[in-house]
Amino acid sequence: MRAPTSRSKSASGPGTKAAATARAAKTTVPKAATPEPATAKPAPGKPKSSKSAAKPSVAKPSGTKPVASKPLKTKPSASKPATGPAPAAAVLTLSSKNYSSWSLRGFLMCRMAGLDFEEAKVSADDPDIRAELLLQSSSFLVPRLDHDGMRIWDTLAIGEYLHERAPEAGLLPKERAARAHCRSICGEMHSGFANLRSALPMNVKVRHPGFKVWTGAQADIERILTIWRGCLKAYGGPYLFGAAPTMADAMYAPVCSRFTTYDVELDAPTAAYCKAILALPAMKEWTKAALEEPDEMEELDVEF
Ligand SMILES: N[C@@H](CCC(=O)N[C@@H](CS)C(=O)NCC(=O)O)C(=O)O
Repeated sequence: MRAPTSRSKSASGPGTKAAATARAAKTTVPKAATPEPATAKPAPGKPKSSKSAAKPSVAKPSGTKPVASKPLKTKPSASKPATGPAPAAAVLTLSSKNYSSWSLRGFLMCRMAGLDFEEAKVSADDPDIRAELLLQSSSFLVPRLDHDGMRIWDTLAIGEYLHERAPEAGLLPKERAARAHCRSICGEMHSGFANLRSALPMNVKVRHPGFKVWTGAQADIERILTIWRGCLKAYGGPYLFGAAPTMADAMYAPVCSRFTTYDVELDAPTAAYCKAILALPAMKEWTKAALEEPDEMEELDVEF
């Protein structure tokens, strides 16, 4: 069954169906496929053909290697050397780099803040790991930051903590009105856009050309694009609050990834914004790791 068109009135509950439909149709492309497709659309407003909608694909880097999916007690990332410098004072606990949009936000914020941190990865598909996560994080959720004997969970709290610790890093804009604006749109992302999150779950590896977006999710998309256009106009881009990325860009970065995955039509300024976000070194680092994750954690496909 195909997802309804954007004209459908149904705004509640269709997201998982749409995502499931899209998943059912996806195919794998050769391993040499580029991980970073263009986001700009040549003909805004033009209906997408059902022909193109039937050709989703999976983007993978060459040399993708399987990683054990079971032994995931919280552990430092595999790249940690056995010997060498003293361990970092900060540990960021996160989950899948392909599916976990909140983990991505926390990761980008830590990178923007210049924090020296190690990653601890948990796999939310394993009941033992979920139980362990419950012990470690009051909210049961990731990302979580352990730093200087403190434990901070919830992405906005992590961002605010990082800003307090290093305001010069610019996670929040210097000027008060811009700072208030930034906090407002971060809050809007944090508490809203449920239809978008449900209908277009983050999935870095997959491409769904011509994806049909449900009405409720389309309203979320339009609100997000309005936010972006307003910021880009007011602060001059290329990031939401001007020349350097802020917490707001970290909050909306998974949306850029989703817009790429689901082939969302963008105008020139918003396409350029997505391109700028996807080109951030930290975003490229994340994307590369996501593409190297084990394939197909089906139960996570619609949850993030
Ligand atoms: N409001 C939380 C949301 C975090 C969240 O939903 N994290 C997801 C991963 S993207 C999670 O930990 N899910 C755990 C689970 O489903 O068991 C935040 O801002 O950090």
